[in-house]
Amino acid sequence: MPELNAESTAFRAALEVVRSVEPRIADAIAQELTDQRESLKLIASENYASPAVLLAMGNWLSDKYAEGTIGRRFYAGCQNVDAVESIAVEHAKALFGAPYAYVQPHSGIDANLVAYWAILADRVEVPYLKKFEKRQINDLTDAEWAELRQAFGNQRLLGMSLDAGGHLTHGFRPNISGKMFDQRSYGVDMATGQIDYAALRETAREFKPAVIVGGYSAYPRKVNFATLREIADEVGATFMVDMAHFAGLVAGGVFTGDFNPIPHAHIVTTTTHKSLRGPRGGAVFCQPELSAQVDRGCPMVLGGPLPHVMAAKAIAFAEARRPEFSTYAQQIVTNSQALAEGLLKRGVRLVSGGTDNHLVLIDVHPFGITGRQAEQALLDSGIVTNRNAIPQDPNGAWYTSGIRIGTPALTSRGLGVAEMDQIAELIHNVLSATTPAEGSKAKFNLDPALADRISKQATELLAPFPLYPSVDLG
Ligand code: DSN
Repeated sequence: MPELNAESTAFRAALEVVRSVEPRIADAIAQELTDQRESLKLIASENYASPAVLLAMGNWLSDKYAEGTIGRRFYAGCQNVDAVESIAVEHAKALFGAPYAYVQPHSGIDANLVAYWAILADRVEVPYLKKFEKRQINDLTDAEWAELRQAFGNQRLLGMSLDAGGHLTHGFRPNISGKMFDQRSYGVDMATGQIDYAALRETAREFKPAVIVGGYSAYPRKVNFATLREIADEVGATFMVDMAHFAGLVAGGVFTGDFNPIPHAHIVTTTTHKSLRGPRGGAVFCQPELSAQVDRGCPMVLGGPLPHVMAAKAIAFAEARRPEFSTYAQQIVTNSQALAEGLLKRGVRLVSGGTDNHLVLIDVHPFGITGRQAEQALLDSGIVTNRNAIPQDPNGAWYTSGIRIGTPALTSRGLGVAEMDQIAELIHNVLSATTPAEGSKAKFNLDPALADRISKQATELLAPFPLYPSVDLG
């Protein structure tokens, strides 16, 4: 019997220990690997973290409470968490060239909340404390506190509209950000599908927001952050960027100059698990003047930090500092553009006519189906995507008219330009063969034999690119 490598030994042993308590959980964990290995994953926000990232999360660091910040905790005995968090911060700052990094947020939503409250503290709380000549909010009288609370609620935010590709956390009512801020949206030029910077400037001048948010989760183009900063400065707004989707492209040096948010924004938030390929989690980067406010994130809006996840973030940031990560990041975009070209040449309509980043947004309206029908038809054919609204979507945010596809995950598996063209062919074949069921925006007709054939083709296409090739669960 050949000797097992370290990764296989580690994961096998971990599963055995888990199995001894609850076998069904061990089965689900093992099955998830099988399912991921077999599926053509085109979800733009997902990826595959390295075995080192995964293993850094499964240990006793998880047991430690460490509210507060490095060297200033509300609990004793945090020396190892301090070490872990400091290393993660060191790698994060070096990776992005950022003056300050905060690696505690548990997710992108959490990172955005930390950023919003840092901005509100800086723009509202600090001036009010000065005006009332008080050191901290606990010193305020009830009347002063009421006035400050009202001021918190009177701030305005300008972010990208949901149907143009913005995120729910950019001030939309169902999300807490929409309950905190008076929000207005900017969108895209319907002729080009790209941000209309002149219209955005006009809206900013008229609305006078306290915060302008750049960034997106379903916009297939680059954003000129230098221009957005110029507009923010003109109207006196704080400029925040949510780079959750494209952090890997920033880290890998694909987005540079005007398209790199770090030097232009006052504050930048991210997730760590999308194109960055780390553990699930978030982070905040900021200019030094906001750092003290960002550090208040826990316990203000975050529960206790997750030291095991910060350890995994440190590993992911260290991995992304290696030269091969730049090659990977560039390949994500090369693949995305190849996928776009493959779809375009088969007559598929893409929002904005193409892509500059890791994602492609298909308008499925010409196929006579909704995004919901397309998503399920593709899934039945072994292709995992997600439906998404497109600009001015007649089908709303639930049924939608779009399919969002992204290349970070398949690029991690090693697929390249040739495979992207084959995938475009499979997607086109499924969408062309799908018809809506009478009177339904969800149900559809698709020949099961065709779905089965495409599914087999998808599996064959993945065969030369094994996922986690170093992991053999036996
Ligand atoms: N879930 C993320 C995405 O898919 O874009 C955003 O929250």
